[in-house]
Amino acid sequence: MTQDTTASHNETLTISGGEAIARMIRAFGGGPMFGMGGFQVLPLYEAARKLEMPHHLIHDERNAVFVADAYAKVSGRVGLADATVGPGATNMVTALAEALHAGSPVVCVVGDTHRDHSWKNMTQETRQVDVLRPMCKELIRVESIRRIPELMRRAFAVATTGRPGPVVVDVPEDVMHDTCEFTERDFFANPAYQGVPALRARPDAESVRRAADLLAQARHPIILAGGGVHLSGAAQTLTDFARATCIPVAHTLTGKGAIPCIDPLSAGLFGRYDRIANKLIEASDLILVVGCKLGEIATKRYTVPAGDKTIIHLDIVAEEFGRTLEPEVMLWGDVKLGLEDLLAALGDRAVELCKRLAPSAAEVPRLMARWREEVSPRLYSDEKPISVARLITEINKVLPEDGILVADGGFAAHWAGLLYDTKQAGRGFVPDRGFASIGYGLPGAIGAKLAAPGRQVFSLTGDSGFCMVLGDLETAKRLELDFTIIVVNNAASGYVKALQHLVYGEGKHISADLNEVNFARVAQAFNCTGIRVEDPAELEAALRRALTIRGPVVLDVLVTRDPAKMLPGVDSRAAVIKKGDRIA
Ligand SMILES: Cc1ncc(C[n+]2csc(CCOP(=O)(O)OP(=O)(O)O)c2C)c(N)n1
Ligand SMILES: [Mg+2]
Repeated sequence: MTQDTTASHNETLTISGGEAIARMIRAFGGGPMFGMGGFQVLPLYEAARKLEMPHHLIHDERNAVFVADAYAKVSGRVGLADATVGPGATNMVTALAEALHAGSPVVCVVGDTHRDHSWKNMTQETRQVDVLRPMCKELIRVESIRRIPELMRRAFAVATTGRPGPVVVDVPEDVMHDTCEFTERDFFANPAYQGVPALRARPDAESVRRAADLLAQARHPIILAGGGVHLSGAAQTLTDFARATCIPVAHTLTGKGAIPCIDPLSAGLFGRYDRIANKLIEASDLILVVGCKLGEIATKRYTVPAGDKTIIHLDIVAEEFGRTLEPEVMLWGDVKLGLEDLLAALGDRAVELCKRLAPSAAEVPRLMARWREEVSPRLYSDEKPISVARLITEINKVLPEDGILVADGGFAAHWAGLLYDTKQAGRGFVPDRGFASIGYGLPGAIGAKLAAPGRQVFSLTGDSGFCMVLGDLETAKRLELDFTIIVVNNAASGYVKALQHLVYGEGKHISADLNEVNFARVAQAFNCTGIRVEDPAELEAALRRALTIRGPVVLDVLVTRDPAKMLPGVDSRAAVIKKGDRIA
């Protein structure tokens, strides 16, 4: 147990509900909190000031939760956010959905109306618990100030166990502002619940044995890795498993980094957009699905893998088994322990398996090289406006091995998911694919940088997504955070424009074009560094320069305005997408 140690253990503390919450957050070793105040939550703010806890104003509560989500994704620790009653609370909804679907451990403290006056048209009152409840893993309503330590412990426990997720602690004004006598002893915390995975469980031994038997006999197995690999902190274990067995690995957008993209066994992204992975999946006879929900994008709208494959599914969330594909073996448990057990159960057979698979495994880097060769005109394109493929090629060159690339919900995530290469195992790519909202790029960069101050952070965002949130450039500057926002500036809501173009015909778009904006000048107005790049030949130098600049940098990159070229991918598949197909 960890305990707050500012006073002797028996000393009576007469403190506000807000301070009790702050002391519990401190007992859990809570990281930075972001929020926008209001009367209801003032005692929490006063406690943060008094206790010298890191708390920062943000311009939108959605962004506060996005910051918390990215912080949690990168550090594995619980992300924290707060909001005041009503609009503050409802602003959180979109980002809570991201954390819920991505399984990010987040705790949000939300102020609510005074219980002596509620339901009498109090200012900003709405049925916020009904709005927030489906958007979080659990909503805890605090009805008793005395129970704050207990309920905060529950919030951290729920956020970090099973499938992690966001917990909302809804605190009425009177509970927040009232005072109560506590002692130091009340503020204890179980350190297991500071981050994920809080607890690990092994899949049952009989299922592991059956899975190992199937793997030992497989002719063309493949591993499909999802974001659950990162939540389990299992990327190195999965990489070791793949190398020991010579089984290639394909990944989802969130699962990127489950094995380094540059590893010879990496088959890259699978699903809606891929390089070689879908073909390997088609040719496989056994699929080991690891920490992956097999959602729409990953399965190319439930067509990949085809229904005739033998599936072993390893996941901490039992209810995902069979949702999309019926597994032959269900391995219910922690990814890291499950893979370790599977390798142990294979025993010497792993060596034989690897020997047998080695020739086909050697095909993977050859296929990758051939793909790269075929698409190199796009990867190294000199065209102006700049091709997004070229932009990602330059990012691949410049971002250091342990760098982090955040990607916003527009086309940026798909382009980078497809073409960005992580160099080491682990979460080096942070897209918001839980809910795929646009507007994640900037708050995501703030959260990622705070989680990993020693790592370089680039964040790709669309111009429309950036316009949604750019007020928080002020926040990033106030915090003097070193990161670079790369605006993929196509003067359009590109996804919408490209779809309209595909479905209704050339030029038939509406409400998809944006005015030309010079985001470098916007950045300068926020006292941030702004750099505009129009020539692909200048990209590499600009990216390298950005890495050396203190404080936030906005790199405004003018990319293609041609809707046919906006579609993620480096071949002509845009043309094969048919009317009625959804592409993201
Ligand atoms: C909040 C929200 N509204 C709408 C969408 C649907 N949507 C997906 S991508 C996109 C276009 C975003 O434009 P931009 O950020 O400029 O990225 P681009 O597609 O142009 O690269 C839209 C509107 C969404 N994902 N999130
Ligand atoms: Mg755009």
